[in-house]
Amino acid sequence: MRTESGRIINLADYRPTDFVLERVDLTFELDPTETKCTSRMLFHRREGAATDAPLVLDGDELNMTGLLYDGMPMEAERFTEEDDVLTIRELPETGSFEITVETVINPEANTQLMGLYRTNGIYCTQCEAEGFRRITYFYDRPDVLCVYTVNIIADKESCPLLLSNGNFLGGAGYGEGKHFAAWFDPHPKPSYLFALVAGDLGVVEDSFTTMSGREVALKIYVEHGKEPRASYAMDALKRSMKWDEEVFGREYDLDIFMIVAVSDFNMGAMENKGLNVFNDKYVLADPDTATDADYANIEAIIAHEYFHNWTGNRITCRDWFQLCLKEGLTVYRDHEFSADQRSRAVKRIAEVRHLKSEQFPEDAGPLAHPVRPTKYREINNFYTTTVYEKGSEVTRMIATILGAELFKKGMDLYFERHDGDAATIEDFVKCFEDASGRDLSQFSLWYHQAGTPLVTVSSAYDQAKGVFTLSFEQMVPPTPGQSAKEPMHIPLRFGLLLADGTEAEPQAIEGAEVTGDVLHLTQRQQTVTFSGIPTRPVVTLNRGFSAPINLHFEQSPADLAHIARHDSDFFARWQALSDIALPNLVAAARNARNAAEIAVDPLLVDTLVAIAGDETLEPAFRAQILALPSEADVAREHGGNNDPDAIRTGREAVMAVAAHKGAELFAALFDRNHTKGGFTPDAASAGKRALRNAALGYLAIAEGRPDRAAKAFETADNMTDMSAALTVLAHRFPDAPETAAALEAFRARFADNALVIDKWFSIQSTIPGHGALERVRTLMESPLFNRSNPNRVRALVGTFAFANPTGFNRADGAGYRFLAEQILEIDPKNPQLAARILTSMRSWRALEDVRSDHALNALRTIAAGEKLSSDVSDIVERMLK
Ligand code: 0A1
Ligand code: ZN
Repeated sequence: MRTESGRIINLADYRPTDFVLERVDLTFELDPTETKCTSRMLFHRREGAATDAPLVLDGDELNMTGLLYDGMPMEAERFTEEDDVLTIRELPETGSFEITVETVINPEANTQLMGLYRTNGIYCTQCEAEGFRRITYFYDRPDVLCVYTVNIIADKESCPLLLSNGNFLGGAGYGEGKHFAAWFDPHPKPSYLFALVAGDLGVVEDSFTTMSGREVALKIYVEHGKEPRASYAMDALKRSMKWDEEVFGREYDLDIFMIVAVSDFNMGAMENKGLNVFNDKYVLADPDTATDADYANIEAIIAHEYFHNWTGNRITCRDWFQLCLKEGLTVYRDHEFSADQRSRAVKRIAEVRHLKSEQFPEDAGPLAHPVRPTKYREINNFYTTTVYEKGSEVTRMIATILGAELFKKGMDLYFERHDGDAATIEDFVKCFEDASGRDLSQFSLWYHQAGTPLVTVSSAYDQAKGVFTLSFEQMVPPTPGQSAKEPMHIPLRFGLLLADGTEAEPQAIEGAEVTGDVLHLTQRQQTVTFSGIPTRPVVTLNRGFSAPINLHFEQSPADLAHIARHDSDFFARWQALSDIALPNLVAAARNARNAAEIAVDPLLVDTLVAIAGDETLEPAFRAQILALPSEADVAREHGGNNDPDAIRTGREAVMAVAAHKGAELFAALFDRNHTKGGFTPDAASAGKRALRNAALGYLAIAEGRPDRAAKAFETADNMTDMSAALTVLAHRFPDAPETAAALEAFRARFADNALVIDKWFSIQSTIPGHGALERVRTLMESPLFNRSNPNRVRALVGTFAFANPTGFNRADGAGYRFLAEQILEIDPKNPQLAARILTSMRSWRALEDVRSDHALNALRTIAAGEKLSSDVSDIVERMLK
């Protein structure tokens, strides 16, 4: 394992390699504990490189058994193998030469799940970001692209299936019960996109005819017996392929596209060329075992990985600082895909909810970093919500600023200009500048300045002159390593609503550039006047969340309620309701902490109930309205000195008022939105279930009894309804006999389905209150708990730390001490998993003093751990800085 190295990689130090890698031929002789890998690489010295420059290749914990130069053993004095680096000297000034590296790998012992590992008898690789160097010495960096031939030799019986990237060349027997297969990938690629899979798996097959009429074979490999559960993933894949042709003009480029689902995987999925490897959580679904959220995730992640074929694979990143070039753009593309497949407004609300609950806290805490960072210690720790989700928002803003047509022109130019390249963010932005003629240099600060901008707004209306004025002030908060910030280019979609339900059309707007419905803020302070406004308008700002900012605008609850009921933009309606709710929830939390009485603005409850009952609105939208800002949202709004217990008490009080006020309506919604008779995962049916289950949540409060949820659990005919009912039972009535019975029935029914048992663990680990920790400890003793499966560890330990604010943040600090203990135990086996779970403490400084002291001690305990991985030490040190 790479232990703490402390070495910092700087963007400014980037330089190309001294040698050009022309091609590589890899041969794997697979064995559970002694896999032999032979890598033959053809190099030549790069023009302009020093004539005595050595060849320096990366490794990580390698066991090298042979090194050849043009087929002959390399003289010992010409190479050194030190600190995971292979250095070869005295190489020719001109002409090609061949280096062969032989290594022996132990896939069975690879618990980090990076490089070549074995999971449930399946050989599988994960090479992004720096896993290939755990297979062989290599130029393991994204700007070294070459063609790969891969030969795989393995036992025929246990590994009937031998897969790698590209197109299948052929295969045959190989004596002694073995066989081999050869693959060739004609598209030059960096090593992080290499993949190999071998084992015995079932397959679902289909095909897709591309826009130019080529037939592509589609194959999804899953464990035997699980084939029927891969049909939705296949459907999502075909829809993704079609959509990318129609919307981005992108056609698939190999004869075959394969997906393999494995149960031990550190992340969601991986876009290896032609051979995507997936966490099986994002492939397998059927109505009995998957929720609507699971279906939506599968659709999004299948699309995401497929879209990488162009944004990531055909055009890759020059270095890992450019990660957002592929990730931000690909998330933007998968968001647009899902919006087109489902309700655009509801999708946008869900995206923004996620952005605010995950990315905003990251941007406001010790782990904040720019979308395009300039330094890192451990690249694994930069697969963050800032790179992915904020990176996507930055791409969305380019589309907003340029408009659909010029954005498309810029994308087309990007594909044309950079196909086959390892590109940078500057290359990307330049394409939009060239396509539109617009200067995006100020806009580019979004890539370079960390922190969520705060925009403060005030308004004035002069009735006599018919002039409406908005005064803006923007501020980007200081973040680690960046104390002073420049003003940003912030595109705000807006509207001026009039009392009669129409929108004002100003005669003139001064003080800011306005294109269509987009107002461009570019200065620290800016005053914008709108003339020809007949009556006082209600301004709706940042429609569609056109910019990822915090907006402080003291609008009256009545104005917000007007927006919530009447805006043409449904995202803005949701945002307005949440803007009415948040101050109520923050005040309730304060009062709870001071043991004062909690009051709720009746307008909040009335608006909430009115929207929930408005049958002209989509059920999915009404469900989003009913899901009040979360405890984490309230903590963020509260801004510091947070007491999670008080936040929960306050929020519960507000919910109780809504629950009683709307009880009758909720009962009707619960009955009316029952999707009886055959589950279909489409967005409309999912929306009805979401509304019904939101109503059930309120009814449990209003009725104070578990009967309704218990009955809903017993009669549920799909996993969405079943897990929703079980959650209500467990979270609202943890000690009721009905809950114990339901949990046991659920466990017994699904004991052999790992993905459903993950839900069983998560539902219990998120039961609010101080007893959660003991429950989690007890669950860890369950025979169903499995420390070596990342999904299971995330389901129990991760969910507890990330999603149980009152359980985890116990005032006595026991939750933090537990986490420290777990991190130190997970780290030696799987550092990536440990580091990721540790980020659950990223907002520790915003806690009230008693808790933050305990959190600090727990972090110090982790930092003092022996032989910490570079992953964990990087995170813990940044958190302590
Ligand atoms: N590129 C993948 C994410 C990914 C990154 C690192 C991994 O290694 C453990 C795995 C996957 C994506 O964006 O889907
Ligand atoms: Zn990705």
